[in-house]
Amino acid sequence: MRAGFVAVVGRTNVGKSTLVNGLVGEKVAIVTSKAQTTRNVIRGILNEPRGQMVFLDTPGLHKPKTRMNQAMVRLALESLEGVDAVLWVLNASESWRAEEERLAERIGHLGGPLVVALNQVDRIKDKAQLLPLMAGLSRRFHGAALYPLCALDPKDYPGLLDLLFPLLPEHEAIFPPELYTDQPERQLAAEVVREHVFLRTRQEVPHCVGVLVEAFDEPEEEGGKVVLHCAILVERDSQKPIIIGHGGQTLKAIGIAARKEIQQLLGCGVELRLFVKVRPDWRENASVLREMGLA
Ligand SMILES: Nc1nc2c(ncn2[C@@H]2O[C@H](COP(=O)(O)OP(=O)(O)O)[C@@H](O)[C@H]2O)c(=O)[nH]1
Ligand SMILES: [Mg+2]
Repeated sequence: MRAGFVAVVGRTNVGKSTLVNGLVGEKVAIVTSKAQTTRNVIRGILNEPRGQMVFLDTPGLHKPKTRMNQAMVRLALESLEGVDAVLWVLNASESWRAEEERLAERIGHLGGPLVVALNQVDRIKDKAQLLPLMAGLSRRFHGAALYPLCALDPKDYPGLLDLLFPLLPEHEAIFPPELYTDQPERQLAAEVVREHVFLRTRQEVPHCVGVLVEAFDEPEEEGGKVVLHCAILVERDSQKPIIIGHGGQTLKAIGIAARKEIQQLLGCGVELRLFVKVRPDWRENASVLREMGLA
């Protein structure tokens, strides 16, 4: 049996979380069409008869403008160290950018086993367009496996796993086999709330939204509800009404959708209370970031 860690890295919004969720077969990380959705390093655990593969889904590389974003990029780069293999996800339908170059240098420097997933090939009509990229990568990274795929298509997963499993050391399972993530339930719940805020608000809001769990009380009796209080942090007064919506409708919709999903996740009833709070500069605030696991 094999077991080990695979860091999943790449620029923001290329499909890392989509791929990890797909491979693990559970929603480990939230996915949206917006950049910089993933903020922490999230472990997604795949259990198979041939072994256990622990994926580290990482925040995407980007140019950090706040302390929070600096922490995100640092966590992503640190995840490259001490893993058994690196799975580098590229958006093959887009051109190579500064973030790719930075990552290429770092990966080349570390020199460990590498698989490059050339993602989003469904967006490329003429697959021959992939050839220059593949030729460049194989010149630069001798021995790296290159794998074109569409992260949304489960048919592509077995081939990728066949490349990754042999890179793991022979080892017993690291986590209990029934786990698919090691995120605490309160963090999973906060992420679900954040996802529904992202999905229901306009383009300019998401990046300054953070979710803090203020209470997570287990039911006292069998069949009772989890009482969950979440603060939705924004940075400016003007952002509050965007999240609350006309007559409170947006916040209500966020609450209904999030509660449904959290109930499913926890397997019990949930009483969810959401509060919108203005906290200027929370993305620069060390104690808030620490609570979110980002400092
Ligand atoms: N067409 C297409 N879209 C994809 C593919 N992989 C991911 N996406 C979409 O790209 C967006 C970003 O995905 P996400 O997994 O959050 O990217 P991350 O920032 O790298 O984790 C989402 O809207 C996904 O549905 C793919 O292979 N093909
Ligand atoms: Mg992500």
